[in-house]
Amino acid sequence: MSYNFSKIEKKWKNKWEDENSFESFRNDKQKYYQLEMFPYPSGRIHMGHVRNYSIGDVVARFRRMQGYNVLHPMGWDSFGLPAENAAIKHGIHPNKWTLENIDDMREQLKEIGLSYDWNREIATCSPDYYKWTQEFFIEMYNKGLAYKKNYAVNWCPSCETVLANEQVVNGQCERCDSEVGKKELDQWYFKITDYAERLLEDIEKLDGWPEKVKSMQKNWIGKSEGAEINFKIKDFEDELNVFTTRPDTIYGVTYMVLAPEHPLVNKIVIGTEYEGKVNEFKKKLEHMSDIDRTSLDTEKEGVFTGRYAINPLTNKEIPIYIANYVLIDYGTGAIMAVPAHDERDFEFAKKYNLDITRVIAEKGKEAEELKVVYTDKGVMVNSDKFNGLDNEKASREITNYIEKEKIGTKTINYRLRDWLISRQRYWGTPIPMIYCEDCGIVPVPKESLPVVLPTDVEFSGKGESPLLTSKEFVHTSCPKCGKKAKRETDTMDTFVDSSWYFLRYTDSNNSEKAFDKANAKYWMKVDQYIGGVEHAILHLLYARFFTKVLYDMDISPVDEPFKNLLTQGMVLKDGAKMSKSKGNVVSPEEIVSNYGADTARLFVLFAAPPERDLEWNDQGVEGCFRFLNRVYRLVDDTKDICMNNKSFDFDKLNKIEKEFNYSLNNTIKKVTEDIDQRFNFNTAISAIMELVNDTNKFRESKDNENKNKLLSKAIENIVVLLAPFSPYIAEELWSMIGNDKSVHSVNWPKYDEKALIKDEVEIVIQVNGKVRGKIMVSADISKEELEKKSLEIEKVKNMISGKELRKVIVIPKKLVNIVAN
Ligand code: ANZ
Ligand code: ZN
Repeated sequence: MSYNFSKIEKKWKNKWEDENSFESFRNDKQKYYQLEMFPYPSGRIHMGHVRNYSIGDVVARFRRMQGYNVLHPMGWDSFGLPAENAAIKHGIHPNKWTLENIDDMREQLKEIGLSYDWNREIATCSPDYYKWTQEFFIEMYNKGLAYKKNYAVNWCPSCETVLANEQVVNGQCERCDSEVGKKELDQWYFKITDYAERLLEDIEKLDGWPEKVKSMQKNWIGKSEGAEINFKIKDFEDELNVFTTRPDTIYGVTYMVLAPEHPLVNKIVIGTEYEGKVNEFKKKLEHMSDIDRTSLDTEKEGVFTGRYAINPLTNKEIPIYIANYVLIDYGTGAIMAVPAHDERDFEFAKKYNLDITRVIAEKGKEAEELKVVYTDKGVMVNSDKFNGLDNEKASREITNYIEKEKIGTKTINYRLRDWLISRQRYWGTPIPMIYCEDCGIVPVPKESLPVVLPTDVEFSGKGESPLLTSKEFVHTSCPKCGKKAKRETDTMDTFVDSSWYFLRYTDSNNSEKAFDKANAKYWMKVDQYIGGVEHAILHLLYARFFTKVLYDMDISPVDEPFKNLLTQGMVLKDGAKMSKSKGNVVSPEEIVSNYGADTARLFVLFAAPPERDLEWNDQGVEGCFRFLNRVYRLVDDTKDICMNNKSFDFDKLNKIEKEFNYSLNNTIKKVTEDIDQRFNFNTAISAIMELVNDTNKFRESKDNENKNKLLSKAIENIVVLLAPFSPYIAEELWSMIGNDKSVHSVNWPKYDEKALIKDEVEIVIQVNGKVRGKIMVSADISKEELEKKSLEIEKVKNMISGKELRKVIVIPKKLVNIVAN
């Protein structure tokens, strides 16, 4: 019989489904929560999904076989723009479009043989789910963690919606690559900045996270310690407040810069000859993104305001400029410029011929002239009573002095901004707020949740919230006073939905609560989270923030969600990421129908270690397919032997058998360690491949009383080792050799230490530290005997003849070094 993958896969898929084989319940066993980032239901599974979910499935199946109580759930991040765009384009309702896609994709995931507990499936667009998202929003509103403000926000003219800072990449919309502009709007925010310090500090606890992701989060939070210093403005009452991380450079300030959007700008130029130029410059910057403005390649430009500030330490008058490289929403939106020690200021000062005063010098070179910007540490010069101090010490002393003189204060600044969560979109969680003319903003009472998305909505693709077109939705009554009132018509960013889904899985079917704390306590944290590195900042930071907020509300039992994180690489073809636009997509369906899901899985796991990018390779797929055929034939040919031969006596094995037994046990050890410690699935699979080759060779060896017993044992183990990677064929072969229980419920094999002790070992022989030969000796040879044997080697004899033997160093089972001169 040959390997009929489609028959095999269908058979076991149905069986697993009928029996709910991977359902999980709380019990006394050690739990293991395996989670992969849930997909957006775009309609079709792509190779990136196959890779992500196959990696997770290996871990889930492996842990189950190791005896853990495994939770391995799946669901749908099912709100978002594409559904709405499909509605505009094809006239299908987003709900219908989404649910149909979910049905298709669920079927595809099942075909791939992923061991999910489908009873815990969730969809963020289902009212059973978003009811709780809304409840959390209200809790956050009550705690002051959700608030509304008017602000110039990022606006994508093509998606016609606002974007969070995190969704603007190089000045472009993350989704559609359009140039992002600014628009003043009333928007809802989450106060993630309140958690900046904890989010930063707790990164230290994330031992199981890649360093790269941790440092990306650190940079994103962007903590800076420094001071705010007040400069008087000549002829004005107002003060100019700056944020600086370098108070030590205050004697080197030669000009000041305000962000062009700074409220003081108009005030100090109005009615002066400088007003025109300043306004012209401001206009020019309107269409430039913050990223472009601060990019190193962008030329530093600005204009003089005609006004002067007074340095509080020197009382010198210094000109005030506005410039492109100072941003309104960082620090105080104004800086003291020190061209001698800051590259941006140096470039600007050179261009506009401004003074450059050096205040820090390399020790011993205080007298040399400053030619280029100096950003290193050093000793203070030109700084009055601080001269001669080490600059870091001076920084502390100047800060203290400033505080004492009430010229400024010590400050900490974070680059992190509050999270803008409202979207002028239909297909999202409705923000559960009501506007009453008398009572103002009133949350929807919890008993009235969920605020359900209406269906009588028009999709124009225009900038206003589509929910405004639903009369039924908009008009309501005030929960407080009962008068006519209006509902909020914006919906939430879909990143809100995905910020707590991992908690919902611990109790997916609870209709009373988002989740029961005891259930969450049993399953959380997620032991292993797996997903793309593109989520290093956004999703992973939001999920951490939400978990902390829910922890503080006594809803979540943990304050960090993910114990270990693995970020898998991309799937490439011809060196580029697979994408529709590049036309280099290999569809999983095609591979599954031509070779089967087991081959597809084996290939994506075998072709590269999980964290690296994977280059698609048709020959590689063929190779995996041939390998599975070979395994199938091997088991089919030997199934009678397997069923009739069981245990053997180790001590009775002959030399060839012992060697084969070594290879068997060594493979078990390697595969176990590769999965357990390193996620090196590729090398684990290649070890199984070698074992299959060794087994075929061993079958040719002479008959002996133990041969078939050992062969049977090897085959059994091959099938079990293969189970996490290619689960269908493993299940089939397991039943072919006479088992009625599932291979996925057997214990993971243990290797036999005894089998790994080799009878003979190779010893390296050195003369005066240089390798001169190798010999095979019995593993239990004595030191004396080994020394004697080494000195009898012909080559060694020649090399030491006529010399004096100084000493012989013997390292058992490894090396002999003979020292002679
Ligand atoms: C004087 C100075 C001297 C500075 C020197 C640096 C070096 P980080 O570390 O990123 O927090 N800065 C402050 N607010 C700014 C804004 N809104 N737009 C652009 N630049 C701004 O950077 C802090 C430093 O960036 C501050 O310290 C300030 O320049 C500048 F040798 O003040 B510094
Ligand atoms: Zn009211």
